[in-house]
Amino acid sequence: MSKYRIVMVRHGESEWNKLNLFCGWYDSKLSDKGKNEAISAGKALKDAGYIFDIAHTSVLTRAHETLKLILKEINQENLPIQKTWRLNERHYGGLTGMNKAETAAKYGEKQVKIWRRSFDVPPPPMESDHKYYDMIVKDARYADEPKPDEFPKFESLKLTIERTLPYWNDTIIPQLKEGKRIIVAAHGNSLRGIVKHLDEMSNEQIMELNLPTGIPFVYELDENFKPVVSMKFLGDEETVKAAMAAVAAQAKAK
Ligand code: DG2
Repeated sequence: MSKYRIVMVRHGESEWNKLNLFCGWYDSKLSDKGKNEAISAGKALKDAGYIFDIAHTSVLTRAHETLKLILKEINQENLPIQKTWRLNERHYGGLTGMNKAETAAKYGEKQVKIWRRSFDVPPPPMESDHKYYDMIVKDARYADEPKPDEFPKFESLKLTIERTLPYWNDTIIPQLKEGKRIIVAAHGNSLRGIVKHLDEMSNEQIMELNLPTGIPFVYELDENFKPVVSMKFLGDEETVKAAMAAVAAQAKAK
């Protein structure tokens, strides 16, 4: 029987999604399309009657902007928001700023799929002479955490899950137990990590999951936090399928 419910959403299209660049911890803003996606997500939640007690998001602007636009649509602009680096996108290491289709043309689609979607093969590290290294490492939002020894220079999905799951277990689960109605606005891969955990997906199954931007999805969980309803999107099936396929196709060689 369903006891808990939680809504999750990948942020709307970012400027770097639009340019088809590996983004990771680079702080791209939402594109105009991404803002509209977030507004539509808010409308869908409003039409379905969702009300929340608390929201969780990453420290990256694209996720926070999405959340704000959603909350405006559902007239919950004053909802408490908890931001954490643990919900950040996976760190794309040395690939950050590279075009996905061009990378596929250079290294092969197979290799790029491994970098994007494998469970435990990380992208190459972001070296200290990388164009965005200082911008990320010296960003004031990371002054307190992550600690220098846990500050990533690259992350596989496995490494992403290792820093996201403690937040799920120690912050989100206790709030669900208190009866809080929760929305999480995060990223393609930090959310893939949570989905893999909840649905106990194999390393092979998770390779084929691509989350679309700006379409909220719902989990209903039993008393042991096992899904009774998994990844139910608030959007029509064909639109969701097409949006997932478009994400997968971003790394087709041009
Ligand atoms: C995208 C995900 O992250 O990229 O870092 O480029 O969700 O923050 O837009 P998001 C990025 P893919 O893993 O889908 O290539």
